[in-house]
Amino acid sequence: MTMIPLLPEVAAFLDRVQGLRIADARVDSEITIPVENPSTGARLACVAGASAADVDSAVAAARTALSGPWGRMMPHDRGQLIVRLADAIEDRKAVFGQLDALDNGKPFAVARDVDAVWSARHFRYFAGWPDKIEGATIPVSTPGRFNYTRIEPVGVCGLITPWNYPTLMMAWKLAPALAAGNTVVLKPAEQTPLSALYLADLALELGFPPGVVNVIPGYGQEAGAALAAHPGVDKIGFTGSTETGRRIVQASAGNLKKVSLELGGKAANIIFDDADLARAIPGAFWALFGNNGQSCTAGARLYVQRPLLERVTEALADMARGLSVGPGMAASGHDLGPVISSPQMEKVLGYIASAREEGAEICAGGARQGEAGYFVQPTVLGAVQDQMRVAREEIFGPVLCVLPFDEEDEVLARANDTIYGLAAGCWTENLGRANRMAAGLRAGTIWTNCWGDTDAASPFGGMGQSGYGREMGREALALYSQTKSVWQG
Ligand code: TXE
Repeated sequence: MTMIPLLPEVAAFLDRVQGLRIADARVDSEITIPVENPSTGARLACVAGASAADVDSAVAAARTALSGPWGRMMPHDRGQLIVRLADAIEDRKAVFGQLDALDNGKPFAVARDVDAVWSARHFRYFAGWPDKIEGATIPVSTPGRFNYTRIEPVGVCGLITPWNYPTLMMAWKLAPALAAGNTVVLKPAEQTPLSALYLADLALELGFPPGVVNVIPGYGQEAGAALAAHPGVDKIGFTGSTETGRRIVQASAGNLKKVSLELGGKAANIIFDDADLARAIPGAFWALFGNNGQSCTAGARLYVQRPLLERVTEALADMARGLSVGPGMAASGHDLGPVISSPQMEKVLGYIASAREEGAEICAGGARQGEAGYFVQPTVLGAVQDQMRVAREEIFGPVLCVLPFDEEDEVLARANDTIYGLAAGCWTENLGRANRMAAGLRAGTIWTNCWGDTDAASPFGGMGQSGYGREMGREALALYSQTKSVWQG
């Protein structure tokens, strides 16, 4: 198979990838993290991994930078620096695209034109905020007193990101944190550290003062846990599993740091019998298979009103069989790449096996594809029941569960019967029903007659055990700011 050649910039970066990015130094570490290409299983690079002592150094650098030129920078200038970062990401979208295609495995064209381009947009949106973060004058009722508020940065922010959208998840946290005037210590997922390390170098090159953006790859239980527990960190922004989110909350209790969490999901997607199937079927298909099912918002539980069940399931199975699955850097391009790692592949295959044992029907896929790399056939499961493990737990892979339903009230109750609450949606031509569902579904994002849309300007986050806090839009700034009330007599 012919592969896309590495850009000279990417090859050069892989040669200098070593070292934690702390202030303006590339710091060696005793810990080494092998970075794998999930499309082949081959080693791409070895990067330095942070120890608890390295976390101390990175936090100290971020603390020092808070009171340096960054802390004194005028809001307009801070915004201009962030604009420069947005422009640079867009200019180098192919570099970011290759880095994400290499260590995540997603198709290069998607990594370049979606992940990198949306990341640039995200920085551009937040670049407009620094000189618009306003306090208020408050009409207090005490004679002779003047009261106003100042909106200030939280301080040093620890950002812990996952592997499913390496560049984009970094952008979701970094952009508002910087716009609000914080300094950061970013720990990317151990599987996908490349684009974060690249961005750290880029930020220095563009003129961000040293210590504002520190990037320390590391293992979760080591570097992540040390960051979450660190007394010098004022806030943690986290995206990852619900289990790890719980650990982070516990670790953060020592200094009561602020925490925002974007965790797992098991979204219900509902096709009513009055839906426009020409939109609903591909919509529901990509709701799950987009990013190979490795999205917290994946439409994993597809409820189909009984008269449509057979037709919809068959159409979905046909589409699944028609997908091309292959290496992220394949010159021919593929619809989907591998899952992230061997353990993740085993986990996904284990779920498919459990579905078989519990009586579900394999309508398409159901097995590993090939011997090299971590490819799973796009899988459609029919005859799924609510209590099956595949219907209750987050699979995070290319496995779509189809479940029949009869009535609106019934499906609403079943859709909400989950510990998660990140996203949900429905397909119907009945506006009243769409609005009833939007009100009744318990999730932070509802899509009706569409799926997966997000925008830097629109808040995103979870209910229930999908986490708390809203990223994106003006609400994201609140996560990275604090209000001071000033009284004058
Ligand atoms: O997640 P973790 P994993 C879900 C998905 C997936 C499962 C496991 O279901 O199958 O989680 O994936 C860091 N203190 N999601 O194990 O552990 C870790 O280094 C501090 C959903 O990769 O949550 C990485 O940077 N940090 C999700 C980040 O947490 C710790 C995206 C995510 O890893 C830590 C990813 C600790 N004790 C997985 N332990 C989504 N919401 O989109 C680990 N980390």
